[in-house]
Amino acid sequence: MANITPNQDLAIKPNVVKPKLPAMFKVLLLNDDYTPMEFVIETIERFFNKSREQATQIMLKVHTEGMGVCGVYPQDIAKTKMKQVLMHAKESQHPLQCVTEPA
Ligand code: TYC
Repeated sequence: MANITPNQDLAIKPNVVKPKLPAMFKVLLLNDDYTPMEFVIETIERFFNKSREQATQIMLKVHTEGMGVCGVYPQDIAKTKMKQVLMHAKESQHPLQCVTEPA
């Protein structure tokens, strides 16, 4: 006798396209005692496309709270921005630190 039990594995699935959103990462700046505030503001403006006012607010948050988010991006873009900031700081001989973490 043939097995006529409905078989889930053989069920025809509707061909629905469900695009996955990329994993998002925060890019954070860390405070230190030596990097000039003006350098931090210019760095945020340049690499995170922020206005002078936005960049100043982020810098002050990092300065008072120890760290702050400059932006949230897909992982590869977040890592690239972090590396750009670190290279820019190193070239200017400032100890500014930048990290990424899952959003
Ligand atoms: N704390 C620094 C100072 O007083 C300024 C600063 C802000 C440094 C943010 C790093 O990510 C930073 N000059």
